[in-house]
Amino acid sequence: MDVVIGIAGKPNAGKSTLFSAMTGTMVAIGDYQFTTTETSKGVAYIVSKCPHTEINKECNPRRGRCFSGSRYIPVEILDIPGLIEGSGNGKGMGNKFMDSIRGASAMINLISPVSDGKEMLSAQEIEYGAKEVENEIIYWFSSRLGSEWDKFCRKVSHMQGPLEEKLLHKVGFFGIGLDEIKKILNYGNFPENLSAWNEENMENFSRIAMTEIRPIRRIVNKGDLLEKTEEFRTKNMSVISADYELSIQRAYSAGIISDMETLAPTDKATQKQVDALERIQSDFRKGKIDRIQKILTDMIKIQMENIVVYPVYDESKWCDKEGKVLPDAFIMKNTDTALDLAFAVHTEIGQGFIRAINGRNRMILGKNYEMKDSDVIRIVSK
Ligand SMILES: Nc1nc2c(ncn2[C@@H]2O[C@H](COP(=O)(O)OP(=O)(O)OP(=O)(O)O)[C@@H](O)[C@H]2O)c(=O)[nH]1
Ligand SMILES: [Mg+2]
Repeated sequence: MDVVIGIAGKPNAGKSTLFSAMTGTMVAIGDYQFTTTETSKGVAYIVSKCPHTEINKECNPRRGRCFSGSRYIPVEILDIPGLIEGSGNGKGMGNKFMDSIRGASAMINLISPVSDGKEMLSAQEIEYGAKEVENEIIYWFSSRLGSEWDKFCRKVSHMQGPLEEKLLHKVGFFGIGLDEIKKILNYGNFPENLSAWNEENMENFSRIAMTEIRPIRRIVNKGDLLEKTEEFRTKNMSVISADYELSIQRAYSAGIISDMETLAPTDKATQKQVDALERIQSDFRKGKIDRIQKILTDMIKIQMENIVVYPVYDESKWCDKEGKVLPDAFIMKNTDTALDLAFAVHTEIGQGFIRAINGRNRMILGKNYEMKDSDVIRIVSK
């Protein structure tokens, strides 16, 4: 599965700053609205304990990397231009970039606690602004869903089969699959007859899709400007500083720190830099500000209910045909089976599936075996 996380939010929230920090990519950052006019793509990493620590061998990741027993697994990040009221309807940067949300498995709604006039906003104002962005996304989805609805109804009217199969012709475009459509239909109350769907049904469908299926996570940025942050946490929001994250990323690239987690300075760091790093680390230690990598990992593993699994060719040495140890780390759904893994490795491996073997206890696993986080699995295929 390819995981794609979109960073959305109002203009000036700090989306591009966060994107740069997460992906190590240079993009335009500016103290004015609509600095970003095109969606950018980059790669960030989630962290998971690497199974190589159990076998006293180093691993050889094909993608990502491994550092002190932590495996860094790549996910795609999108920097989406600022959303304003009416964006879903083509205002501001318009539909052009709204369409880039299509491919996103989940969204970050990045929120600035300061207004454009640089005044601190109240928690209530912040929540209101966050809702505005989410409503815009839902509105956009809903208007896409509703466009040419009659034509769609005529097209599927002669089709047999359940409602979700018909709807797939419409929402497959958003990367939403059959099982997900079924889930959405179970959440709400939708007419069996598609021609009877009204605007409310479509909006309801979109709201469920964009909250339950493609979750949106609220994150307050610019935590470095805040005195206190507990209030946001009680409202289920994380607090970060994209500025801190970018400074850390740059310090690491310049060889000033040896570790992006501990921020341990190298000999290259000046006293001034050591002091600045100490101030940043103190805000993390106090729990005032969260780290984006931890949030990203939690989003993907906990909120989206994914697991990381390691397919291998040799179940005793945990390596591939060339002897590379744990070369691949796949992000999969926690409901996925051994057969799903086989198909994720390669369609032909899936089609020729015979059995799977658990690399930890050498037990034979059938195609319906539901995988667990950190499983090391060999697929035996024709
Ligand atoms: N103090 C502080 N300022 C920040 C932080 N993150 C971003 N900024 C500033 O906020 C302004 C906007 O940052 P951008 O990253 O360009 O914001 P954006 O959301 O991409 O803006 P648009 O592309 O216009 O939608 C810049 O002046 C940044 O330096 C932060 O964590 N703390
Ligand atoms: Mg931007």
